[in-house]
Amino acid sequence: MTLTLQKTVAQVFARTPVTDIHTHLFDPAMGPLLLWGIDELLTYHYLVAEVLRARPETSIKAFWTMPKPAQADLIWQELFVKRSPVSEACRGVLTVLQALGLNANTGSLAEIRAFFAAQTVRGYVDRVFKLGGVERVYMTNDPLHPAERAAWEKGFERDQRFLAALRLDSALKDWPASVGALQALGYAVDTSLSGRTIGEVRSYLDDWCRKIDARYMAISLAPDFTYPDATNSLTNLMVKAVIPVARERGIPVALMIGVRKAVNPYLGDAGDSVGPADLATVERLARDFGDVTFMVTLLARENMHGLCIAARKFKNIVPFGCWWFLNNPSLIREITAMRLELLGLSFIPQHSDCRILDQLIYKWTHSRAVIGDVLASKYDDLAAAGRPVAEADIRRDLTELFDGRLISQRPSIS
Ligand code: FIX
Ligand code: ZN
Repeated sequence: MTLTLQKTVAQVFARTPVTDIHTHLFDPAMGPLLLWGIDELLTYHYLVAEVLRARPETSIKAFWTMPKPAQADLIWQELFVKRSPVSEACRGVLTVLQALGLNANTGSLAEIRAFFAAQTVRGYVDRVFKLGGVERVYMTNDPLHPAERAAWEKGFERDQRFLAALRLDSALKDWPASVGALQALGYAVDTSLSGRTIGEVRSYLDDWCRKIDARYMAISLAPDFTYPDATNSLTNLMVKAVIPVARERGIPVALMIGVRKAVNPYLGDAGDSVGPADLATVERLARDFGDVTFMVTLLARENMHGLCIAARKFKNIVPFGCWWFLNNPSLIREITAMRLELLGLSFIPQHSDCRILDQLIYKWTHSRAVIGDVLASKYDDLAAAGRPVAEADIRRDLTELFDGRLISQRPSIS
């Protein structure tokens, strides 16, 4: 690859702001729901799993009883001081500190903590968005989460950089576990999926999509999620409530498939694992609901090629991101090359999945480096085939890939 082309792509990409279509961040007006700072960074569930591997004699229960700063100190000592922080989650913390001009070669977090203590959340949001080259993010919004619902019901002036996505896991995934919570909100659902219940679930979806201005609805699904399946409550709720509301509102449904929840329940958020999804289910949903856009991200590496093929068969499938356990340089490289070769530019290459604001800096710095490199190699191939790209082409392509436009596409049914 010619160095100038790789450098040109990197320079253009650095100046191309991204839309981050899946995060767990919150509008700063929603208060403590938005996590930021070194103690949150270091106690990210990825690093909790890693410190318990470094110190297998540590009782997981004892770890969880430690105050968060003590957890952070332990993680810093074990993963960053006593060992080389080679994992992607460790390297991410270093990238954030470096971008903020903070010294990571220290055995004490005191100076770093003092920096964060001196920040205001609004000023720090501006700084992180600038350092990460991020224009806007999509939140993961769950009205059944009491603290989040309270913020929405109290009302706040929206920061236009934080768009909403209605998350459906708590309401639908373990039906009828959520019946009481939905009834408490005034929806006359019952445990059966009677016509009235379906209608009330659709009202819940419609009410909250409107209230938060949800730009899509999302749900994570187990590997064995199947469609059709008349006997499965979740499948019926997806088909009879979620998809019709998505169609009426003209918004996509994001299917996030392959999570095996709480395989180690003691690890909390770090306790989920992975399994291969059934691609035929995704294809049948896209086939039967051709006028609805399905944003699809799968958790198993072995599903990545099949997802590209499914997307070639159905224009209403939009693959998005290198999700969670796939969000590592070696896999981002493999997946992005596969997608460019099979889908051209008709996919959303990445989302950050950030849980902590500061992570926007590293997740996008690291992803730009790898994705830009892969794109440059494809441009090299074009030049070798007699079709060199100009800087304007590169800027146009990167904007198309990263401005989130595919979320608002409206596929025709045939
Ligand atoms: O379901 C999801 O949105 C997942 O991304 C999260 O549950 C997961 O814990 C995560 O944050 C992965 O990066
Ligand atoms: Zn997520």
